[in-house]
Amino acid sequence: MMVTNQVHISHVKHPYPKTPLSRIPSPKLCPNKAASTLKPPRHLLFSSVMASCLSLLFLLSFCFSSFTSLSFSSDALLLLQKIKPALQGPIPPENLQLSSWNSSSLLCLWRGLLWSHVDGSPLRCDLPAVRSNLSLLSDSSLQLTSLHLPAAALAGSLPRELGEFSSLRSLNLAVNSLSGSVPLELGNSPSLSDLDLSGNNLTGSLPPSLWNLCDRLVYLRLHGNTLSGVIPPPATPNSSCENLAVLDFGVNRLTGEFPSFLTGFQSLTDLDLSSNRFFGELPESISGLFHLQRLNLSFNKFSGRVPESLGSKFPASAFEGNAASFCANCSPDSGGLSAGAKAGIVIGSMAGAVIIASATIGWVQGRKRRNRSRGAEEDEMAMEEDGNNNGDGKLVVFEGGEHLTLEDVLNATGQVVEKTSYGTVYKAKLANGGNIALRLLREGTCKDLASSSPVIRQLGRARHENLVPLRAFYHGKRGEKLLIYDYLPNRTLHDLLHETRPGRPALNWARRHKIILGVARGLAYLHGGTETPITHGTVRSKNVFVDDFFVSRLTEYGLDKIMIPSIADEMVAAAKAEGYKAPELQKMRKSNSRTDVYAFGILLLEILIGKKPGKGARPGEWVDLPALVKVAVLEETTMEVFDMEVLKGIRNPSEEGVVQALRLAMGCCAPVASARPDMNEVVRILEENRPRNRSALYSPADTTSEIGTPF
Ligand SMILES: *[C@@H]1O[C@H](CO)[C@@H](O)[C@H](O)[C@H]1NC(C)=O
Ligand SMILES: *[C@@H]1O[C@H](CO)[C@@H](O)[C@H](O)[C@H]1NC(C)=O
Ligand SMILES: *[C@@H]1O[C@H](CO)[C@@H](O)[C@H](O)[C@H]1NC(C)=O
Ligand SMILES: *[C@@H]1O[C@H](CO)[C@@H](O)[C@H](O)[C@H]1NC(C)=O
Ligand SMILES: *[C@@H]1O[C@H](CO)[C@@H](O)[C@H](O)[C@H]1NC(C)=O
Ligand SMILES: *[C@@H]1O[C@H](CO)[C@@H](O)[C@H](O)[C@H]1NC(C)=O
Ligand SMILES: *[C@@H]1O[C@H](CO)[C@@H](O)[C@H](O)[C@H]1NC(C)=O
Ligand SMILES: *[C@@H]1O[C@H](CO)[C@@H](O)[C@H](O)[C@H]1NC(C)=O
Ligand SMILES: CC(=O)N[C@H]1CO[C@H](CO)[C@@H](O)[C@@H]1O
Repeated sequence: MMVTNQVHISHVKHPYPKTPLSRIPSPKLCPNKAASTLKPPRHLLFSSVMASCLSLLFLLSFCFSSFTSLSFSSDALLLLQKIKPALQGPIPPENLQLSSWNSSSLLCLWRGLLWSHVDGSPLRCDLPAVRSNLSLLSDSSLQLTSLHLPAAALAGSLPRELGEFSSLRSLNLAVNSLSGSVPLELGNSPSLSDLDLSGNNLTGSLPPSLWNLCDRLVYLRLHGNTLSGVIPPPATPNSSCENLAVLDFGVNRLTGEFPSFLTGFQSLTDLDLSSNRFFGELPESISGLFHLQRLNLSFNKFSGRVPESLGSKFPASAFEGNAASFCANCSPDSGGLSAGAKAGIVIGSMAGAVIIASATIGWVQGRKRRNRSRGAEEDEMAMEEDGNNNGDGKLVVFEGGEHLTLEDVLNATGQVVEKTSYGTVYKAKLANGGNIALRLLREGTCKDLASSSPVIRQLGRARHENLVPLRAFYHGKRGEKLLIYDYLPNRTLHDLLHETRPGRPALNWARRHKIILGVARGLAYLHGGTETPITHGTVRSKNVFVDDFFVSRLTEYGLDKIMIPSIADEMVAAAKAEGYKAPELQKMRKSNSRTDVYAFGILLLEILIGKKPGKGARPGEWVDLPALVKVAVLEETTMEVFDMEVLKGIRNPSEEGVVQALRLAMGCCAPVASARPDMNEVVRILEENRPRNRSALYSPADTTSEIGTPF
């Protein structure tokens, strides 16, 4: 076994043997395979690929080396020599995921990869005997079938060799910082059916070879890059890409008319061309995409009319942000507004989902500053229609919000922070320079004032270190409601866990423990620390703010109780899509403290595993965190479910409370509600099982040294 390793290492040291060109055998990497998949009309393309390939001396010498060293898995070698350095980008710091691709570690421990044997059967890395097999690295018959490193802080570029894996079916490098262009050679990949490069910084135009993949391609996602130019048409006319279901080019800088060849892709179920620079009219033939379930053409420069069949099938938001004529079921009444109507315009018209970069929340004249003494709140709530009926609505302030006036609030300029079906959160700047967070509940979403005001008043009294305090409440004439909270500039737990941004602090176990303990304490307070228990209702990582000291603060608590039933249902449905919904909520709609505990359990798993629960990025994908843990426990690979960052620097996971936290999370996610612990118990268990290394919490050097650590 040692011999294998040594041979391999010594091989790696000489990746590019100096070889005369004449001795190079028919190289695997160059387009033999590609050629066989190309149809005659593509010969032009083929020769350009050939040319670029021939010009790459080093590439050819690599072809040679992989052919002569039959004792190595050529795909593994390709990964080590070409893919890893290119994806990694400038080092240091060394990429945590890619560092596992290492000639001295077991092949099964290389992150993000799936392999198959030559007969197509998958390599069973879940079996301990296979996992510990040292000879796999040198098994030349193993073939890479899947490379998934989403959100892995990859900072390099896409190497052309990505197109050379003969059995690679699925390539997902979404949400990284990859730059450069999509290499032409990727189009020659013989087996690729699922390509996701969304959320990177890819530039340049799409390679025409893309459609060489047409016959096998099922998913193609390039959302959120900086790709430009016209989408090249397939080399063969009337291509149907008959398996292609999802095509997402949204949020790029692509231009040109609607690519009419797309209407021949009959299997499309999802088509996103939003936020690009497409222009012109849609071809009538687009109506022939019968299987389309999701369509987004918003924020382009499309003109003309939306074909009726599309207009009736898809919401107006699928077409917004184009020429005025380009709208579904356009109604001609969207004319001028009187100056008087302007005041409440933003507040009132939440239906059209417009992205407002900066908007005046409202404007009210001549309102005098009121005496905001404590206790006034009760009177105001009691008075249904305040005598001061100039149509402004009412502002009720709570502790810490005494300085706010209606004028301040309505005159604040806002920036949309988050949008949901029932409302919008703004970051609003007060005239005096301070910031507040405004949660605007769309009219018609709340119960009437009489039944919602006692709940809101109760929320206004809740004060705890781990809650974002509600400072005031505005009730407008049209029934719209504004909840005014402290504005917390710092990030949500969701951002911290799932978004790689430069400057993101390292999330070692000590820090994660502090965050989750804060969440637990906040929930325990809501459930038992106030006169009437409050159910949070929407525990999820997006509703947890985390500051620079890893103090967490819950927001959006208690709101489901003031919503009308159909909106409360929508909130439950959203919780389901995000994977936080307790099983018993199928039957019963109202959240309670036990369903909060369930959602907390999922949140704790999310923190430990580093994966986003619920609906995955692709259709049909579902991340069931408790199931993931159960499988890992059965297969005795429990330690592998943890996010790598959690275990970093931890010698004994059960002494540091990591294992206990996993057990606790599974207890909280018990399918039977009565088997779940209550939040006080959760707090106790977390407090008793603390990480020992407290210095890991505050080590200042750690704050930025881990830029882009993967999740
Ligand atoms: C491979 O990993 C081992 C330990 O896991 C480490 O000592 C070695 O430096 C790594 N080699 C490379 C080339 O990254
Ligand atoms: C280890 O892998 C090699 C190469 O794939 C294979 O020939 C051998 O049978 C495997 N050994 C075990 C114990 O599975
Ligand atoms: C994307 O790339 C461009 C130029 O290559 C650069 O200016 C820009 O900062 C990059 N954006 C991100 C988010 O990395
Ligand atoms: C492509 O389709 C058009 C119209 O459907 C037809 O006239 C043309 O002959 C087709 N071309 C090929 C090569 O099939
Ligand atoms: C359509 O795309 C826009 C911009 O890319 C996005 O904001 C919007 O949420 C999308 N709408 C739907 C229904 O997916
Ligand atoms: C506000 O009202 C309180 C009594 O409710 C009174 O003592 C105080 O002087 C008033 N302040 C102003 C500025 O009117
Ligand atoms: C409110 O905003 C308007 C225009 O933005 C401005 O003219 C007015 O002075 C503001 N009122 C206050 C009290 O700041
Ligand atoms: C504690 O954590 C710090 C920072 O992560 C680390 O440098 C130190 O080695 C750790 N100490 C122990 C005893 O693990
Ligand atoms: C109020 C506060 O904590 N602000 C901090 C938010 O985070 C940024 C960096 O991520 C700091 O610069 C701010 O001071």
